Amino acid sequence: MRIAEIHIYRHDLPVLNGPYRMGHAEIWSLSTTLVKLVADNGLVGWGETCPVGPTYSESYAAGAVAALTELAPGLIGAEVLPVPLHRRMDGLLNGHNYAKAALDIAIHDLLGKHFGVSVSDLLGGAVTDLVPSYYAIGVGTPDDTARIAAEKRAEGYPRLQVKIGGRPVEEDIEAVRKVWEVIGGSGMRLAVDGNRCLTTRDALRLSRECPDIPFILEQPCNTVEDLQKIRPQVSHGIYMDESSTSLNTVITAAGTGLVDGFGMKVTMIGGLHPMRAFRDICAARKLPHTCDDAWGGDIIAAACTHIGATVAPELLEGVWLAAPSIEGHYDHENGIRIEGGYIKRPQGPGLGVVPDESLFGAPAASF
Ligand code: 0XW
Ligand code: MG
Repeated sequence: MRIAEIHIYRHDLPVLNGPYRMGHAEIWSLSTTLVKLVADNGLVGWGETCPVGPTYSESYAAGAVAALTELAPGLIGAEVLPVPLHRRMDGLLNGHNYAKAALDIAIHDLLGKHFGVSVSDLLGGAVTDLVPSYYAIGVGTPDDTARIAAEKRAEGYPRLQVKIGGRPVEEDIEAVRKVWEVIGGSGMRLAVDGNRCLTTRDALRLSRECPDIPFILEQPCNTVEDLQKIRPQVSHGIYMDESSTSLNTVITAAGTGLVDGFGMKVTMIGGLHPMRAFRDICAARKLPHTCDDAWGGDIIAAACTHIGATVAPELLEGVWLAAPSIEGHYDHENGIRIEGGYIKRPQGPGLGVVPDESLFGAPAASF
């Protein structure tokens, strides 16, 4: 089976009850990029990539379209298999994992449909049909954050992520304390995500002033060097998120004991094929991790759920989806939903979701 056609679409995803606030950005609407691959046997596969604005990581929506436009002509006629696809993509364009990920997801969808198996089977096999999610609360006042935390605990989410940063650290510490007052003892796990925004000074202070709260500190500071600096001084576990941009970074972070786990995104690492290697590296070192993406609709949500379903349950910190912040679904029947804090693994071949492509309008580019 070979790639016969590639179509690239852009689609707007306004943030429901926006904005979504992180330390460095306020997000009202996002532009997602979808890829439709048509194989020479007529089968169709879908991929998606949706950077959460232009400052979250080294990626942005127009960059995804540009990189895909650069790659696509060189991929016509390519075999629909992940190893040759990644080698060919790397021979056409250096870096730009987040764009390559959309093509990687689409060939997994195609392959699954071709063999009549789900993407989780292609990735080694699902160990569950009910995948835990977690809820991310954007930066907000300590009282609002605690109120939402109580709601999400009541809904059944097994884990919570509270975003901090971009303001005096005293307010971050107050928010974390108030959240723990409402979820402490409930069994709900807590991550405090700085999204790269804290100085090492403030990260150290947060850890020192909350020794009694068992949160993990997710990507508190901007650089690997910052994480190395605070690592020996904090008592909280540290997870890497935005800095883990490739398998290479992951191997170093895991192998040197720099971190205790990862917040990982399918598109950040380049797609489901590298995500599978990431999962296995983490398993070898018993490092817990999430299977997320930055944002995106049903296609990316299905990809995250499938890989999440294959992770050893004791190492899976959850699959984060943008679904609660998005109106509607691409697949009206089988769109990916979070119910009671858990996600049902999509059934059906490939990703198990089939988008209504009339939602996306005419392609931005076709090859
Ligand atoms: C909660 N997330 C997985 C989604 C947002 O886009 C950012 C992110 C994170 O953990 O940084
Ligand atoms: Mg994060």
